[in-house]
Amino acid sequence: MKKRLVVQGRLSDAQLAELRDLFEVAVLPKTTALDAPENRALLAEAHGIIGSGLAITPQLLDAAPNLNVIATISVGYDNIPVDELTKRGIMLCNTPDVLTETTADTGFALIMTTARRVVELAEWVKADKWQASIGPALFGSDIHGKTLGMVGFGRIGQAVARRGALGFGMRVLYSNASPKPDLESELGAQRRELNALLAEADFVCVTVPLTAETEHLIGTQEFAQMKPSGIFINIARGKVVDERALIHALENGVIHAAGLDVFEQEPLPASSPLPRMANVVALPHIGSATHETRDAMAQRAVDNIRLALQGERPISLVNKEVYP
Ligand code: 8YV
Repeated sequence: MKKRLVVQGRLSDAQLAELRDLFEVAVLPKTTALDAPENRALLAEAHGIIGSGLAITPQLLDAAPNLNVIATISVGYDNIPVDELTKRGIMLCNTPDVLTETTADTGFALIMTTARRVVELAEWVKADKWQASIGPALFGSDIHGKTLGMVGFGRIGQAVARRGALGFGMRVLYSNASPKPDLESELGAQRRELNALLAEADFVCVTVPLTAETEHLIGTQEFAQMKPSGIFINIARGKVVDERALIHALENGVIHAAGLDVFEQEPLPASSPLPRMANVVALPHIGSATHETRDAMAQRAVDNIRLALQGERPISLVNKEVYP
């Protein structure tokens, strides 16, 4: 008998066909809650769930006693209670590597647009305000030769740093639990305590995963450490930053500007002042959102779930202790 899969995320027709060849596949629309009463029967029989932004709770896991694997189409898995999965012997697979460079491109796009005021000035041209050559009131600040402070120095953080060091001659600082000697020799990167990094960097770019330890890692005190000319970039998760403290810092000249791809609440509520602030570039969580990369992420998740349900080791297994 074929194993049963629940899909709640964007897969191509070819990817769905690949899964349908091997498994009994039920596709749920994004608009349905995974644990809605009408999905109970599906969950009760499911061996695997694949999708993005999956709302996984212990109650949902109780309702899915046959579940072997969850494959999220994302590198981040802060929406998934990993310990609960591990306790129940359920594998969790994610999609690292394939999105590293694209997400780093997004980070660098934010560095460039904030420093050079690209969005603000493009809007200004659109509004027919370009009547004479611009003066210092509209000048930006340089990127090349400046200091880039990476908060978190995993795959994506390193890829942003590589762009800065090799493409823009930036000096790279990083704060990370472990030292990265290879990157120190490759890029001349120097490790710093968080507070020292905040004080020295012209650009502070956050790439740490969201965990209990990193929630609100950056708040009032951290913004106060930054230079008043400092630019803050977040391509990690909104909750790593105390957003109220960020708004206060931006409104009061504690820091100069911010480029944000992620927010405490997504989609950003209409009441948020952030998108309307001239010194903010706010993006709708586009970190990995290119055709090529979203397709590669979906394929990685398909490969992960196929391998897991065929009894083989998935390519990207988060809770490795679960694999027999
Ligand atoms: C996701 C992301 O694709 O991978 C991650 O962790 O943040 C994005 O690239 C997005 O959350 C949609 O699932």
